[in-house]
Amino acid sequence: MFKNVIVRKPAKSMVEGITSAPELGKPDYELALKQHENYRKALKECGVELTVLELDDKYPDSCFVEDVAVLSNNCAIITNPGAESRKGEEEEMIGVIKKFYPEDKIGYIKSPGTLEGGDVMMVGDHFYIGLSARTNEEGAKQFIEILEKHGLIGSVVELKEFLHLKTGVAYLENNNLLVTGEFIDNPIFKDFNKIIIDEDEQYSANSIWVNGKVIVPEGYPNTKKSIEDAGYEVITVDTSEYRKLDGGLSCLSLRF
Ligand code: CIR
Repeated sequence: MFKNVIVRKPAKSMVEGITSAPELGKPDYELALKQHENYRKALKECGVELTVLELDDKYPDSCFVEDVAVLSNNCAIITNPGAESRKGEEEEMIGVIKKFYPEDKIGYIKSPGTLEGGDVMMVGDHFYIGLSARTNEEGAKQFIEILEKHGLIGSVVELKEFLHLKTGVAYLENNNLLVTGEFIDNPIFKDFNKIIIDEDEQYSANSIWVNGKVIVPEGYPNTKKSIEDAGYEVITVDTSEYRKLDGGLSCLSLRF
């Protein structure tokens, strides 16, 4: 169960955030704020305590807090983002993390290692780490060393197309895994109960389990139904303005 969630309000500069899909247009800032408010409301419905950080206009992508830290019961790991314009976001997070973890439980990914939290999926004590354009082998190696120091384990997954590991896969606990695209047939995930997301609803693979409920992006009816059929209560939240920056539900929070 998660007790705490950290989010950061979107920066006004988010309109200049990184995107692989400029054809979707620039985010509408007012709408993004409204969607963020609804996201926070959904998280509260899941019974967590929210820490809401003020916006930081220096970093257009800083609302995607998931990428700058990985938090677990045993330790916190401050990452080193692979995207040039995001380097430094992690510094802003260290002080916040120190309110929740003592220094000896905090590890740091250091250059030349890079790693973004969107590439990390926690399954109990095992952390899957995507090797992507943002997370390199050195970053994954350092990450696994820190995990092992704190009684946890990790293994890597090669990415071909997706931005981050959790762009295409989400763990819903009880061995249930949402999976799409290049990960559907990956033998690494063969022992999970797979809930397969159709290509035309691929974005919704970035859903999140929070204390027994699953938050799903609005507008993906097949995914919503499959998750409900698997026995979960579903809450939907519109994330259209974050999608324009390749971001989604998991990227917008740190849950621990
Ligand atoms: C980026 O490219 O870094 C942001 N525009 C989106 C980050 C999404 N984060 C995530 O999937 N964990």
